[in-house]
Amino acid sequence: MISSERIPNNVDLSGDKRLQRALEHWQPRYLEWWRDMGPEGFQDHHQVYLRTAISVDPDGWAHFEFVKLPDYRWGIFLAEPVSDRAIGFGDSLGKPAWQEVPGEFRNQLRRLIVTQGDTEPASVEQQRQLGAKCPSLYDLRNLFQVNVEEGRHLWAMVYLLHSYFGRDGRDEAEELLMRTSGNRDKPRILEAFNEPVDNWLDFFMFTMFTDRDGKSQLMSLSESALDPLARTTRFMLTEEAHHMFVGETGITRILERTCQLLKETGGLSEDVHRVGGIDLEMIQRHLNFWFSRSLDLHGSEISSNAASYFANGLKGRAREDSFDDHTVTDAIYDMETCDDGRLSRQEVPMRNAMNEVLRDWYVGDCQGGVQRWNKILEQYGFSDRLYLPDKKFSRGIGIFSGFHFDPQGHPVSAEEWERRKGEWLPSAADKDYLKSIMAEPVYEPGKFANYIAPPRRGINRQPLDFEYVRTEA
Ligand code: BYC
Ligand code: FE
Ligand code: FE
Repeated sequence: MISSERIPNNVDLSGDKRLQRALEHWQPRYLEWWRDMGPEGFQDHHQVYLRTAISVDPDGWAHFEFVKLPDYRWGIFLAEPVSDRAIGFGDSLGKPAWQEVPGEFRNQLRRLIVTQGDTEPASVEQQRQLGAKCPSLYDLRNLFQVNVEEGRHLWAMVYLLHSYFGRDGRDEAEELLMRTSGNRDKPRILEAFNEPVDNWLDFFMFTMFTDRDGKSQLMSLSESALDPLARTTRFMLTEEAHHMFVGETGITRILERTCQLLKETGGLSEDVHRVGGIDLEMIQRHLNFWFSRSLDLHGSEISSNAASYFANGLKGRAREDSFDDHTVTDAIYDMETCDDGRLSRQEVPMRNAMNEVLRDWYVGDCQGGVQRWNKILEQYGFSDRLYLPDKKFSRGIGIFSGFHFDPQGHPVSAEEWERRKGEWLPSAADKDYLKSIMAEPVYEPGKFANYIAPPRRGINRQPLDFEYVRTEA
């Protein structure tokens, strides 16, 4: 059962009174942030059927119960240690992993941890108004499950800041609660986390593509020489899988419903709209937007920061052990680049291309998901397919930002971009339409909004008409 400690943990918090006091001091501020910036309208009178991590073994994080959101037990969990773990890449390859932060890498590590930590509460802020537009109680519960786990991910990073970075770390932990998604004066650090997540199509695309950046970044941090960072991110990845499940199956269900409506109405987008569905072009535009924003999250193609993170053993490649060469001193990345808008190729030292290496891995992982979506279209006998836009399309970070490309990756002029961007990216009309079909939330157990099919099965073997979120009398 849930441990009686105020902050559930497997890091022997009660054995370190100073740390425990510091975290217990931060906890009320966190809760204040959660009340102000967490799910709107669902703080006081609702109980949610949630999974709470109470330990790291498979049984331990499959503990389900009804909780009021502010009473959720956000805990601190590290994956089990690997004995005699050695550094797996970079200039210190083979040396023992660090249990403490080396002075010379303190700033870089703090910065990585703060950047990671900043995204977690940001996503909760972005999603805070979705409850009032939900397509079902099943989906509402999944939204809140994602939200509380992102809150826990913030705890994971704050634990590291408090444990290993002294006064600076405590200051950063406070700052993490002061920046706000989309705020003009104090925005979140990375761009995608300042974009509004207005509706459930955005939400599913966000959890599919932006949470998947969480996966690729956490995979690369789980290779880190800093062992507590490696272990905490390893455990976070088990939760990340659920977030991507929510996104992928959410879109699958929308596609399924769209296909049904296309069959019933004669097969045109206008017909799908007439009956309140979401047409394929609109789905593709939202895919284009969240995929390209999430590509940006991997940083610049050519980055001395990335080279230095790799050399110092701070941040590796996803599945570092699947590579043969772990020092990567001579390898070259043959990169597509852009000279004043003209495409060319450039040989880049591989270490400086590490952001691109991780981005390539990410694109491959996304591709798998899109192929699974296309199976639905195939099953219904449609020849239309969803696709990932080219890496150069609509970029705000890196060598292609400032130039325009169509989704196939062909350069286009600024005029053509202006004229056609409404075909490629969500438009104001899309937003209005989605708002109109989501205006009435569906809170009746077992009922689903018209634009989305029911899921295959319920949560934790509960039936589909289970009351996943219940209102207190
Ligand atoms: N927006 O060498 P560069 C997740 C800055 S998602 C704004 O290109 P570098 C989650 C950069 O900071 C995973 N600024 O990049 C998902 C630098 O600034 P300075 C989050 C950006 O340093 C869903 C400058 O541009 N985790 O967990 O290699 C829900 C040039 O830097 C952006 C991490 O990101 C951007 N997109 O940084 C909840 C892992 N990109 O030095 C959660 C930690 C770059 O000029 N972070 N800049 O001031 C990192 O590993 C790295 O900082 C980056 C790339 C991957 C972000
Ligand atoms: Fe997260
Ligand atoms: Fe996530």
